[in-house]
Amino acid sequence: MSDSLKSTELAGSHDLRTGLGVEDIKQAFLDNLFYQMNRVPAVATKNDLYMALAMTVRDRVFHSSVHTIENYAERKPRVVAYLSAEFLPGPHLANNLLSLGITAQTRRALSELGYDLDELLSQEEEPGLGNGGLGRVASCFLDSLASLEVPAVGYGIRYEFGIFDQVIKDGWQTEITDKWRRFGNPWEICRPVIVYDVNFGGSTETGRDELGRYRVHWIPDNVVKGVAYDTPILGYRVGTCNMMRLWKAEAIESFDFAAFNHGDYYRAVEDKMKSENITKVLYPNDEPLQGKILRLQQQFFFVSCSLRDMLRIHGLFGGKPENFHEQFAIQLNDTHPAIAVAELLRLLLDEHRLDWETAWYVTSGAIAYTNHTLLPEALEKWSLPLFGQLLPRHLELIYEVNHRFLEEVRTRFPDDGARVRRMSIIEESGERYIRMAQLAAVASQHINGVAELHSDLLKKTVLQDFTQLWPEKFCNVTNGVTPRRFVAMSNPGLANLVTERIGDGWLRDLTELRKLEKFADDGEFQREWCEVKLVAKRNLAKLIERRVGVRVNPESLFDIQSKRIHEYKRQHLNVLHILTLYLRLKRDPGTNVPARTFVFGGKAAPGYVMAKLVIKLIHAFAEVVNNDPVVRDRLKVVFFPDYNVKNAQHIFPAADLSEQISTAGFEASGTGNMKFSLNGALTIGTLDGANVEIREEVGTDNFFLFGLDADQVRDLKSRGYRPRSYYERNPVLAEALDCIASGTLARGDTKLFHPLLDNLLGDDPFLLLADYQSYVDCQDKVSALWSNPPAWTRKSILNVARMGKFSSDRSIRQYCERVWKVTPSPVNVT
Ligand code: NBG
Repeated sequence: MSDSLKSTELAGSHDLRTGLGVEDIKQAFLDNLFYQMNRVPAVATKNDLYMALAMTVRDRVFHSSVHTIENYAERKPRVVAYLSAEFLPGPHLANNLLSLGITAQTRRALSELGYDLDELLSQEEEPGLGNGGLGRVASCFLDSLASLEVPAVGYGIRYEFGIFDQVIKDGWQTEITDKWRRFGNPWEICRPVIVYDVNFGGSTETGRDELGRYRVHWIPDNVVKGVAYDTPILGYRVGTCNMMRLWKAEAIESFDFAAFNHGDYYRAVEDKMKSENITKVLYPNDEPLQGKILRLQQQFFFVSCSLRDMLRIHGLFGGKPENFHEQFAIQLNDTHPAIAVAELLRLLLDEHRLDWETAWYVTSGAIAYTNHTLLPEALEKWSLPLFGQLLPRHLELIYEVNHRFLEEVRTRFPDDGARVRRMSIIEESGERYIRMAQLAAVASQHINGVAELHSDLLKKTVLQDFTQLWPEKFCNVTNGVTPRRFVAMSNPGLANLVTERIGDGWLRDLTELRKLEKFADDGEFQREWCEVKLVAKRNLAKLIERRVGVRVNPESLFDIQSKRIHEYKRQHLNVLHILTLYLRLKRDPGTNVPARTFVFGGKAAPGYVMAKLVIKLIHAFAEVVNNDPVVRDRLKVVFFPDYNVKNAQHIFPAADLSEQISTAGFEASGTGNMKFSLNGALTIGTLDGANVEIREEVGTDNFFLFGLDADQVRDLKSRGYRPRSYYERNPVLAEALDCIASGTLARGDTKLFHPLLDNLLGDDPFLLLADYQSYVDCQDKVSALWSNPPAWTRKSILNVARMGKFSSDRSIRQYCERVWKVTPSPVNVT
């Protein structure tokens, strides 16, 4: 590719900071190595080289960023503020190279200096500031917003420790703190002047202001400073460079001087540490939040800083508080930032002195809410006393909002006390709680789910009463993923092949992939397609050997399930299938089972015992299978440790089969399902989340469907589900479960996996046993198709060709139209 560079790309404009030619990049790189890292090549470490390159690219990105800010200041366009407690941006360098369009030039520049671009790229540590899909979706959305030239800011938290690193010891997950900034982070700039004091605790006082109006004054007992750190988010081949602004907590004074002067040095330092604790660590999901006051502090902290930042910008643009909702469209990414409702009200009422009606009008006009889960345990609620202690003023405001809201409910539905209780923001049964989904729903103009099925279920279950009250508020925006990172960057082989045939328009308009359909039966194209896949599989095989020490055959079917480990996602159902194949082969080694490599990846919440046991089960089973001479070259089981964005970029391109096997009704959308299919994997899946829509798009013939649907799941449960009856009636299933019980997989330990088995045979809340046979039958169809390569490849091509809908660009366009009413503001970079 680098040989085809044009002369302008080779020479460039000779500008050290902005030039995009090979010579410019070479010069700038050496310059940064010398002046920023203070190194000459002879003694530079890999990190020095990475930093110098990152700074070189950063200069070019900043160039766009400055122009973007100028454009916004001049045009004052409506801006999206995406509030999210989590972002998972992944490594920045390669993405910025792609957005700038200088990957080839940079590769050439480095190789002329004797360095390898890929090696430097692999140096980068990613900011793991999220748990999984929710944070990654937020980052895909920032990418699409910038690429579509829509003014936007992503507001969040700059955790010192992001999601833990997963290390496997003796088959068990152990957690290591993630020190993502230990070698420096060239992508962020600290803005020490963009700071806000955030109050906590204390009490409120009432009084009259100079005009005699009733006013409330909050007297906090603790104040923490929020400092802004900005990371540029450059759009793909456009001038727009938005920012992700993350807040770090600091003490308002380095020392508490009063305490210090009294000689209480340690208390002074302790207070400082307490303040900084607020942004210390990301909370893993899938664990009960009860009593985790620090988490509520985090939420309020980042929300307060963000809202005040928006009000400041609005003021700079010449806006008035009563028009705030015209300037900003605020999106709540799940309920984590839902306290924004009360905080915006408070700022408008107490600090900007609007009256209640206006303040409420502005607040509800600005805010919209996306729900990302129906799992009851994930619906956030805060114990009322705890909430009141930390945010006394907000509690008062919530009482008032609730009072007015319930009046409306009573008027609409007279004599329906049960409904009023269900809808109340305050849960009154037993201990009292503030329910954050209710709070978000009351204030939001728009409420959306993240896939058709999920949005429907949301209306029928969790927010049913709200749907009856305000049907017009509800809409669906199916998730999407960015094809820049998840195809162009992660799978250059596929990207090049596609571009050769249909041009590169698909990077901006993913529906252009449809043009590939006509090549689905083309023998030459099929051959190239398979070659691309094989190269990606060889790469993954190398990584597996390096990280796990297991050799896998790249020619075998790569069957992959990578995502958080959770019972509803049913990694253990996958294990039951592999175990079934294993037992088949043991019984009859001659039986026809095409060679498969099963790859698992994903983290379990540190306190989620069952999920951790599933990880152990996979390892224990892998040890048996991988060392059994009878199956040795036919089945391989691998657990790829420390699943994160960076690792995922090697995994998606290499999959032949994507496992999307959650119990129907439980996975809100899924986005890994999209990334796999977009990289040519066929999906085996249930009718859950976005699987439903993927199947509709790629065609029912090109999707392996199994299992109960969401209605059947509900019916079966309401009829009284008895998992043991499946065990009693199905000898093959019984053999697999008995095998686990026998201790064969646990070096003879018969107790180790008992909790899992008891759970499955006892109540099996995620219906593994009910779906088992249908899953195994469907997997047999997968094997049959795999034995017919042209037929398989044809379906793989059709899958990719028909995935256009699942670009996050489409999601963002729909948010812009349906929810935010925001339009692009193109930026010219000169
Ligand atoms: C997750 C869902 C996924 C979905 C992502 C992004 C939470 C609370 N929800 O199914 O489980 O794809 O959100 O919308 O993390």
